[in-house]
Amino acid sequence: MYQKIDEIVRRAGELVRSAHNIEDSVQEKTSHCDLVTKYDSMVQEQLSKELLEAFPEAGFYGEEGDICNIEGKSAYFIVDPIDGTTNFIRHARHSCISVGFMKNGAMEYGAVYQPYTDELFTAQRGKGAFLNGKPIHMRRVPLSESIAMFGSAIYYRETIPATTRIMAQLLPIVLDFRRSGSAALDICYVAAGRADVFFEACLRPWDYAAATLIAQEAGGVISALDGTPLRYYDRCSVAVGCPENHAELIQIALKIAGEPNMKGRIR
Ligand code: 2AM
Ligand code: CA
Repeated sequence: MYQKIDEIVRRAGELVRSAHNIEDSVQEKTSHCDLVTKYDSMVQEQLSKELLEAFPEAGFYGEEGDICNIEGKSAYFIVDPIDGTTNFIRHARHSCISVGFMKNGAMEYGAVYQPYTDELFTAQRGKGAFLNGKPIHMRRVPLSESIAMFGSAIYYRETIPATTRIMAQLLPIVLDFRRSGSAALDICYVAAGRADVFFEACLRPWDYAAATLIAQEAGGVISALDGTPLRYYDRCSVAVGCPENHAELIQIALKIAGEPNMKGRIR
């Protein structure tokens, strides 16, 4: 059944790879740092058509137009047609298509496809995580041996103090930082052992729904930055790591959340 999702996601990747004159259709969404192109909508349209043809009972929750057709549905897709849109606009070739499948309130399947490297990260709940069909596992390391990936949630200005405080605490401890511009790929990189821990102070469900299942199935721990379960219907902070470095990260984030000027900013 889920092979069908993989096929559809790979096909959407062809559309991303074949994009041209991307610069001509760039528009601002919520601000000058939150951009979108005509390809984001085209890819989402193709995905919703093909996914709903294959799974007619399912609902659809997608980034473009904030389409939320999940009322009364026990199963639905959570879709980011292009995660890493700014990279896409700049021809950085580091973006992905992210499709999560939620069933009876739990993430059941996730597929994240990097069309430029032809890498498909997948996971089904309870069945492990894979990269192009080969099992992947997270490394078990403390923060002191971790490469930390993060997103800066720059479009939510109120999260800047929390992000910079966490970075300031982590920088003297970790091996190094990476910042790629695609939360879904960052989380998959952690799942595959290319990095070790990820955080971002505010994301939307399509940015992390598929990838966090992949990380969990690769042996990781996933939560909001205050350690509470991820919310798949709302904005949410995201923390992903192995049991060891995830616990350390949450401890740091909770300490920062308790600082006087930080009230309510880490959720
Ligand atoms: P995008 O490329 O699909 O927009 C980088 O910090 C991460 O944040 C990317 O995954 C990016 O996804 C995401 N992002 C960008 N704008 C966002 C917004 N307004 N809300 C939530 N996530 C956003
Ligand atoms: Ca997107």
